[in-house]
Amino acid sequence: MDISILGIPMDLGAGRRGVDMGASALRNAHLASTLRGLGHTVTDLGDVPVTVPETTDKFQDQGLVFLDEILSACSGTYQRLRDLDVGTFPISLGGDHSVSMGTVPGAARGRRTGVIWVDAHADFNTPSSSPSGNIHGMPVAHLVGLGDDRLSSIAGGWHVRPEDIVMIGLRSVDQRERELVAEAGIKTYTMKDVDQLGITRIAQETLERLSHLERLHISFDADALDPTVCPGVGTPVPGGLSYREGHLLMELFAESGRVTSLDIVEVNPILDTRNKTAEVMVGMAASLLGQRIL
Ligand code: EXY
Ligand code: MN
Ligand code: MN
Ligand code: MN
Repeated sequence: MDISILGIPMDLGAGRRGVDMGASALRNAHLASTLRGLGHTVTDLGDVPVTVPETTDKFQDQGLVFLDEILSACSGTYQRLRDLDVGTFPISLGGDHSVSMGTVPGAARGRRTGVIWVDAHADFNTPSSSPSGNIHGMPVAHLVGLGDDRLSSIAGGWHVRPEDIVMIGLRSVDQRERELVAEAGIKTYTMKDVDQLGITRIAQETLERLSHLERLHISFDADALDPTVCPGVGTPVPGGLSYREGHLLMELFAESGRVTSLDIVEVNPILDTRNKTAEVMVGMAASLLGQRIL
């Protein structure tokens, strides 16, 4: 497979500094050489330009922190990915999760694409429901066309349909956000569901629910995994996916042969221990892209 890596070194959407270094940490954890070792052709496209927060005022526009800067980085991301050959598999490295407002439509390249959101959080706040104003809590709402018009039109009129989204690993959802997710009709698997059903059944049901789609995008927030597995995240929530649950999920999605793009986001090296979180996430990418034991 032809894989292209794109970095978006941005932490403007997060409440804590540091995930702007996530892309660099993932490269240092041998992402490209690991994937080459699996037989893939890997091209690193470098980084999308992102405003350095110290060069600007922390300006809130209608409850949205760093709106203009995030719009610019997400537009740059979108444009960079949408021009890739449709057979190329993009891996986007955050960066905070607001980057996905550019990566998802960019990776889709105009095609209808299912989105599997692996995260402790639903990231479905709108500017009016958000308790923080942090845009990394809002990307999915904007991908379906809700919220702020500027953020929901990064890819023009292209949106993800709510029925084409499945969320896995949820355990921290705000009260109003929960209502918005339910109103949109998005399929969710909380950690309670993971405990009760098991990750195998959840992977099977996810693939079945999205069986009308040939192209699937996985947006993998490192905080979906338990903080003991991935300590280097800005918004850790106890009770997350185990190391093996994460790998098994990726292995089962790999078997489907339908995954066409991946985001790895919210890796925060400042809060990490010897780059453990980036190393774990590179392992997850390897499982998704065909690493086998036997
Ligand atoms: N729901 C909270 C908010 O909107 O501020 C926290 C969001 C955290 C989002 C993270 C990284 O996935
Ligand atoms: Mn997230
Ligand atoms: Mn999260
Ligand atoms: Mn719209």
